[in-house]
Amino acid sequence: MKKNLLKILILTVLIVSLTMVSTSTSSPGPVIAVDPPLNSDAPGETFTINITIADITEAESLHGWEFGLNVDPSILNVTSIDQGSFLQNVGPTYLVPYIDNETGNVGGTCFLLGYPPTGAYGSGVLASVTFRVKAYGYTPIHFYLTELRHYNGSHVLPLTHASVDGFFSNVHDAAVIDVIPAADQAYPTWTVPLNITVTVSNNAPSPVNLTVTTYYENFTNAYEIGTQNVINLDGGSQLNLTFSWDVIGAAWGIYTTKANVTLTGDLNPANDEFVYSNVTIKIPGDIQGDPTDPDPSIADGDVDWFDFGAFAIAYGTSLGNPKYNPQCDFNLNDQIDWFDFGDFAANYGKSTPKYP
Ligand SMILES: [Ca+2]
Ligand SMILES: [Ca+2]
Ligand SMILES: [Ca+2]
Ligand SMILES: [Ca+2]
Repeated sequence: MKKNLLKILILTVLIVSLTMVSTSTSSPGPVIAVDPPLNSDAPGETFTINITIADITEAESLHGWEFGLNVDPSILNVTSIDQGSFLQNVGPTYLVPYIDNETGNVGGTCFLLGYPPTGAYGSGVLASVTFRVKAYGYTPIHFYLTELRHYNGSHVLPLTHASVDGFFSNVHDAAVIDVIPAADQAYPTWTVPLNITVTVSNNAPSPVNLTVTTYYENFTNAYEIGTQNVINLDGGSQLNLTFSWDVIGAAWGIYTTKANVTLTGDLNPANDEFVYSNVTIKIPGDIQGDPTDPDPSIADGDVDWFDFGAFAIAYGTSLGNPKYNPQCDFNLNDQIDWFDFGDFAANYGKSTPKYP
C-alpha cells in the first residue's frame, strides 16, 4: 500500500513537472517593440515612437524596466524621452532618462516606487522617444539593451523576454525597369487589348506606395493607357503590372510605349521612366514586307500580293495550329476565317507613308 502511494506521488510530480515545462515553452513571453516599426519622415521633421510592452502575466507583473536604443546619429537626433502609462497606471514611478546624440544612444531606466505587491501586467507603453530627422538615409532603431524586472516580495528578478527593433528610412527610389508589349505589331481592328507588362522596383530599403502610368505616343501626341497604384511595395523588391492598351481604332503608324513611376520624395528621378521603342499599328492586311526587303517579316506599309500569299497559308487555321499566324488574325479571335478575309479584302491595295 505504501509502495503504491509512493508510485502515485512520483507519477504526480512527473506529470506536474512535464506540464510546467510544456507551459513555459509554449508561452511566447513578453515582447518589447518599437511602434510604429517603420518611420520615413523628411529632414527637419520630428517623429515619435512608442516603446511598447506586450504579454506580461499577472504572476510576472512588471515593477521596473530598462532599455537602450541606438540609431545612426548622422541621420537621427533624439529630442526627448518620456515615460508611458504602463507603470504609472499602478503607482508613482521614477524615470532616469539617457540621451547621447554623439553616439546615437537613447534610453532610460524606470521603476515603481516602493515595489507594490502586484506590478503592471498586460500590454501597454513603457516610454516614447521623439527624434528629429537630420538627413536623408536609413538606420535601424536598434535595442542594444532591454531589461524587465519583477519583484516577488523578497527579490527583484529579471523576466525573460524578446525585443523587436524598428527601422527608419526616408530614402526613396522607385524605378520602371521594363516595359514589354505582348506584340510589336498590331491592327486597329483587334477586338482585344494589347497587354503591356510593366516592371517596377523599389530600390530603397523601406516599403513605399507608388503610382505607375503607361502611355503610347507618336511624334505629335501622347495618350494615357492607364494608371495603377501600388500599395506597400517592399524594400528591394520588384513587381510586374499588366496594362491593357485598347488598340481598336488607333491610327496607323509607329508608336512608342512608355511607363512612369511617381513616388513622393524620389531621390533619383532619372530612372522613373522606361521607354519601349516601337509598336506598329498596321493597315489590316499588311502582314509582311516584300521578299526583297532586308527583313521581309517586317510589314512595309502596303497590302499587296505578298501579303495575300501569307494570308492564304494561314487561312482556316486557329491558335495552336503551326500555320496559325496572329498577324493574319485581324480581329484577334484566335482563328483566321471569313471575317478576317473581309478585313483583308477591304484593305487590299491600300498603302501608307506612316510606317515602316
Ligand atoms: Ca527613381
Ligand atoms: Ca505588306
Ligand atoms: Ca509590299
Ligand atoms: Ca479572326
